Amino acid sequence: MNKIDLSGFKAAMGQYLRYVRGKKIEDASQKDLFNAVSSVVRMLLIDITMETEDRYTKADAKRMHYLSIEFLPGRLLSNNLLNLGIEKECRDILKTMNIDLDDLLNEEHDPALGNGGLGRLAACYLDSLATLDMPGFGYGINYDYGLFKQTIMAGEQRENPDFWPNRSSPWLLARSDVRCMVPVYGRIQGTEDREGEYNPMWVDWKLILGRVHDIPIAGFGGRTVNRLRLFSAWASEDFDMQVFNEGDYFRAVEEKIQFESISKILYPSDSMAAGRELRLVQEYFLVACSVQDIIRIYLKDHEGFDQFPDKVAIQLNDTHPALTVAELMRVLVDVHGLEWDPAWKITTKTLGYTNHTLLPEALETWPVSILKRVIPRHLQIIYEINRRFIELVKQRFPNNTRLVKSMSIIREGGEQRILMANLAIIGSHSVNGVARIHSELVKNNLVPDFYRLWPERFNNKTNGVTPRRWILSANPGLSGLITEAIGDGWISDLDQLKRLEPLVHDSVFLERFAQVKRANKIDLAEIIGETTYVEVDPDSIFDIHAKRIHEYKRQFLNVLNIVHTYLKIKEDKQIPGAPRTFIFAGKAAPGYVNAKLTIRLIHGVADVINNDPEVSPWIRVVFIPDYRVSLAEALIPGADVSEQISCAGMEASGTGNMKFAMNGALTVGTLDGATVEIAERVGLENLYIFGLKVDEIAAMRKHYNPRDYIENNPDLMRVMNVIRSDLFCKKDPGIFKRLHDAVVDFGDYYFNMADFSAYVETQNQVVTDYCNKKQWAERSILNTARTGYFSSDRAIREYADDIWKIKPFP
Ligand code: GL7
Repeated sequence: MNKIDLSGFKAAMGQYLRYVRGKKIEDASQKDLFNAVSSVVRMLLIDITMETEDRYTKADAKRMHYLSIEFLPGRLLSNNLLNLGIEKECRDILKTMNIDLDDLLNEEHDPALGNGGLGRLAACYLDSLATLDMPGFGYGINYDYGLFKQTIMAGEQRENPDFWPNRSSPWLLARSDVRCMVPVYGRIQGTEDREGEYNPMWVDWKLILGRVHDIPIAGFGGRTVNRLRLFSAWASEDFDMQVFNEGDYFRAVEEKIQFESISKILYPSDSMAAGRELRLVQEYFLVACSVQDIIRIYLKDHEGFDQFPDKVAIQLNDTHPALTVAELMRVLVDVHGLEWDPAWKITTKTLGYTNHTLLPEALETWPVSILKRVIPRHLQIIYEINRRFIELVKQRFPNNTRLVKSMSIIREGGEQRILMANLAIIGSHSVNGVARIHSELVKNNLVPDFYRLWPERFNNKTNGVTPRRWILSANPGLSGLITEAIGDGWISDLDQLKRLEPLVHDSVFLERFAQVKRANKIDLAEIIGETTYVEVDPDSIFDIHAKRIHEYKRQFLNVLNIVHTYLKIKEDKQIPGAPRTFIFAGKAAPGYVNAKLTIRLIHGVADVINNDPEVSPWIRVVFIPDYRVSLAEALIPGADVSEQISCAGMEASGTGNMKFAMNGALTVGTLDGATVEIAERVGLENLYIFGLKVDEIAAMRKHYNPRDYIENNPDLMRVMNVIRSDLFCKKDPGIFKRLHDAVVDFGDYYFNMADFSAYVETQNQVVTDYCNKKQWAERSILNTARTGYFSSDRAIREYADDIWKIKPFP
């Protein structure tokens, strides 16, 4: 850890308050103080950024650029202090000024520039890149409005705008020296030159400006600070003037507003492709600004493009930035005058594509007609890429029209559409999934023909999460205990957690480990009280299901077991072996009716159960509103049980599953995503695997009839009847019938009925096992000890070695 000199800290805070805020320190609000501390930390970060940049430039380092439509960095002050290694010193300095650092940390707005797993993964990867001293940079959009804030009114989700301080945040550094120019709309004018060669010209386009803000990303140890570069859209002033001079003032203003709305808001759908033109323009805007910036940086120190793939790697985080394939080709060919073939070689050598989902509704396709209007030149380039590709397929597999059809970038039949995954695969040298089982499904189910054509392109990179945020910062109690036991090497080498294993036989350690969990549960119980007004018992089992609300994630199945337990107590007078608190958190996409109804159902069930004196001593149900990174940091350390019960084959990886296990929760899960690998590593005796497997579901899908399961299981029948009745919706009779019918009448696409009895049995086993406190603590420790593999440092090393070919520059 580099030692950072903090002797001027107090004075710098005072100067900031005086000369930026115009305040004396004694008049400063908590927010002022948060800004003051952050601005001093920001100065330290900027110093290290410059030093880091010099190091990379001197070494002529190959750089990796991570393009993502979402980044979910979470609050930054605490993370920066910890990563710079000045948290304690800073806390002490503030104490001498009668300021409590924790109060200031809570002043920070959670930047919500992402929906969930995909955006949070990107943030973990940036943390690891900086920690490993690797030249890796994020590229994203500086949305004015992040993901909506969720409030609950009478059990219903309400969405409120999240206006985060994206212009005034202390972590955003405005780069007025850098600007990107993005052409959009217009048409193609074709001309033929004397040799009869066709020369397309993109004319009459309009210009969007990309303004640049950087968020510094500090690696653990304080040696390296990389950046996350975010673009916001501005209408170019020249173009305004032109319309203005034509006398149409209102149109000028309208167009300005229209262009500036490009970076206004994050699309709030997770696992569902957004079909609107504005979203396509967002994707293109991100891609065009990024490519320009990347090439500008490259050309500062290099001439020509021969070395480009040896100095630049670009990773496409899902297909949202897949237009990079066409944009890089356009810039190389149209702007820099390269021939098609060398340009294509450079493009494919530079790009890598990560697939994050198999859900058909999440796979992006765009109507050709929209591309033609928005980016006509790119459409032309995509057609040309496709023409050459199909030529190649025909050569390799003559007379196989099925293959041509399945791999073409353009889907015919009805409205012509561009398949973004096909574009990304054809334009990249590497295609990876995000967990072993998922990568197998990508190869064998999603795009088997591409796999047959290019088996060497496909690989797996199991996701990981950063232990700095998800253990060190989120769980100080556990971190302290681990460091006391094995030293602090684990923070940047998570495999060292293995050294905790022998301590399961140490009764003192066991006792202290259990005490840490209990203290975290007490803190969590307090948050639950404040946010839901439900009192919960920290000695009950904290069973947590926190993630986006989606049918495939099966919050519904969890509710079925809760209702079943309720009926057992109420009607059968069977008391469970231990009290339990079922904790839910998660947002539903605003237009997703069944997900929003599921939130209502959870509240309806909670109302009945929590207010029933016969039942509430045994089970309680709470829904904590506004799930976000900072709430996850409070929830995860307090979990006894982690719910990872998606329908097998649907969750690409999951990352919450890793965070819970690292913090000592025992997983109740299906063999889906990375839970498969968690099970292998922690050992089947240290978690609860249940339910149908991927191949079983595939085999059953055709003939599956959920009614068979209901009719043959009186418990399930009883639960489903109660869901359909008005017990949980007395004030709005009939509203939950739709959820009932989705499984009974509409085929139960996610196999809730088939997995019900295995889930109930598993949950009962959890209660029994929890009563053996000592054994539970041992298994909990083993979860922490054996999940070092799921560090994002490991994942980033694999990406760096196998795909990006980048190195550390310590
Ligand atoms: C996701 C997957 O659903 C999730 O399983 C995975 O952990 C995450 C990161 O790889 O990516 N794909 C996706 O579209 N979203 C995800 O969270 C929104």
